[in-house]
Amino acid sequence: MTVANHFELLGSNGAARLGRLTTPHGVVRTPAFMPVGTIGAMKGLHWREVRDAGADIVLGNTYHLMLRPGAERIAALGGLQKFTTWNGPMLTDSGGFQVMSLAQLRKVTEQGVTFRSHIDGAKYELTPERAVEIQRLLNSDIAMQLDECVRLPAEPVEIERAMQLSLRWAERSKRAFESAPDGYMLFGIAQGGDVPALRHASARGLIDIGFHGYAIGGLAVGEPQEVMLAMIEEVAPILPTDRPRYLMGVGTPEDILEAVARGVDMFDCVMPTRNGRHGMAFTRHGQINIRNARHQDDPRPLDEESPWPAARNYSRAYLHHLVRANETLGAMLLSEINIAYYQTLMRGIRAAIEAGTFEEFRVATKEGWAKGDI
Ligand code: PRF
Repeated sequence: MTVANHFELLGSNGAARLGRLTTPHGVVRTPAFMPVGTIGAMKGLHWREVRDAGADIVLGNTYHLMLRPGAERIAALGGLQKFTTWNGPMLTDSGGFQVMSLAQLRKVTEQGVTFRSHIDGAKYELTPERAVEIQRLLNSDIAMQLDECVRLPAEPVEIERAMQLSLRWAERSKRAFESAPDGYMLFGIAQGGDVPALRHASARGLIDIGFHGYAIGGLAVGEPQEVMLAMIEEVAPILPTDRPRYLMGVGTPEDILEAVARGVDMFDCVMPTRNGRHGMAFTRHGQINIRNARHQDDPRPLDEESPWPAARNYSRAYLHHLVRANETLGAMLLSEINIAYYQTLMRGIRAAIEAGTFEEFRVATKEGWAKGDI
């Protein structure tokens, strides 16, 4: 069966692509970075700030939301967009990956995964069908199939087992999604670890089933960056050019730049907010650890040329003080500064692809990071 297409490829520059993804809750300009609002909140930020920073779409998590406050409750309250007031495009991850990293007593079978909640120990089952049902209840614009992600390094037989299981779950997810209204999307997730032949088989299997978009999962899970980039180079050329490609859980600004250069359109990562809470700032000059004593007398802002006011207006000395004193405001300011930096990077990437100068942009941006804090 053919799957409706909501992605428009507007242009390309080398392998880098410029696109437009239309969801029931609005348009997403790609390449896009999705800030992670795991539990229905962007840690440290107001939704208004997420929007003002330039994010078109945010990510939520099936695993966390099914445990608390519960998918049926969110559905009764009008869906995740209304519940949170975000009201824009939302993608939800399917839960398998979070079960593997957070839940207790987890067990994977052909049927799905059973586990106990990390909050109260209650027992749950997540099947491909239930993962789709929950994401429909949440009113997610883009649902992800349930998959099994293997951490690296791992034995090829183990990687193959999880990849084949994920393919069978992909088929069941697709069937479960067939009754979703027009405009809502389901993405398949390619697995296959660091084995090129398994990556090819996974991508081809997903394309045969047919999805609105294709994610590359199972990367940034312990392998070196060059292996991650090599796997993207194996998978991206196989994927249909008229569908969005999403690299899950990635990454640093450099990972994103390099993945865009290899044809990836969408990203998500907790790094800007999580690192922000730990005193790390992402800037044009690279990462700055504001906890470091050398900032305590520095009246300069993090980046006087940033389009984001907080990066221009607060001194490094004040940010240093807030973080050292464990003030909530320190975590909030660094989180918003980092989200804004990621969105500024994505804006720059899109403008460069449109202008046909992506390679120059890539080199200049990396030079800025390498120059370090000045
Ligand atoms: N699968 C799912 N979510 C994910 C991943 C995956 O492989 C990753 C791996 N980087 C992050 N989030 N469903």
